[in-house]
Amino acid sequence: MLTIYSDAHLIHQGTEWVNGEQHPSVESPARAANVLASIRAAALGECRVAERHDSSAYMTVHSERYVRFLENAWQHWQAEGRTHHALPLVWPVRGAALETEPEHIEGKLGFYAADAFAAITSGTWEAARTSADVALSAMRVVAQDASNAFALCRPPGHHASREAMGGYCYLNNAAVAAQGFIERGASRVAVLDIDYHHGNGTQSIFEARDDVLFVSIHGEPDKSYPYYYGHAQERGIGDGLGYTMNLPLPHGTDWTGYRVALTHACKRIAEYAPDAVVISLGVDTFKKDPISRFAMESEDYLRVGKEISKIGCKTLFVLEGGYCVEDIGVNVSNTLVGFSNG
Ligand code: OKP
Ligand code: ZN
Repeated sequence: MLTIYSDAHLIHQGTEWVNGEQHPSVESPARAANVLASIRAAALGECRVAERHDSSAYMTVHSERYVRFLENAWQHWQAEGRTHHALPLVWPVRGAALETEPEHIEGKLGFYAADAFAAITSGTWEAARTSADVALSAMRVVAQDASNAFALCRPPGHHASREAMGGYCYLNNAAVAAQGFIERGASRVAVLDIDYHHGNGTQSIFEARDDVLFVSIHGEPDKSYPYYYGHAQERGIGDGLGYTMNLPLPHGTDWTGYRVALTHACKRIAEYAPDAVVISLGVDTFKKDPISRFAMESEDYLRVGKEISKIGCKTLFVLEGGYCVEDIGVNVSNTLVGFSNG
């Protein structure tokens, strides 16, 4: 399997609040380095650097004003004399009229953020756009060659919605790729999100459509970030009703429980008969993940990959989360090896 990657992510290391203090975010450059090392050690196939895309390429699933905000946020922040990482401190309340983008950067940050887990640093825009380029480059190969590929994206993307960053995500790499397949002639695309956290951004982008099926397996929203989305009752809206499927699972879920949900998810996707499948691949379902609460073992990811291969469709894997830096590489490569040997 071909891997697309880039080193541009190295210039982005965010900050997050933990126990009342600001720390380097657990979403770190070391994660991607470890994944690439494991992919190479597993001899999965060629590793190729992403092609550059114009920022209009991200406006297929994001608004132009949001992309421009990301592009210019650090400059606006600096113009206010700030030198530390930018995090929002003020948000509009749900239900309010939310059409007017404030001029001040403090107002913009809250306007375009779901939470305070997506810091803007000097390198954030370049890293985020390149992460989307990684997904787009891999999508093009899969669309053209009818093969499979792995997009080694960092930062992740599945919490980013049309006009909001959040949860370490800025541009929704998986959504940009899924929309890319549609624009290249696919009639139906399925997104299977197996990150521990519900892919609320991806869901919101596609929930009103029937040409992109969104299926997610994640920690139950009552107890897990992003808290407000991912309930089983969320099944899509309007034309999209029935094309969103949420499979929340309790804390402590291991392969025995996970297998049932994964089989169910793959069955639904096979029934949909998509032209391409995008996997939002997070391995924060691992038992040693520092911020998540499932109990998957490294060997289980071989089984995850094998189960996904049974869908029998061309597949693009897009990296999302996974914060046990020591084991993220083996867990990702096991998934891809399990798929390839499936
Ligand atoms: C991004 B991805 C819980 C804090 C939650 C944000 C998690 C973002 C996860 N105490 N922190 O889905 O892996
Ligand atoms: Zn996650």
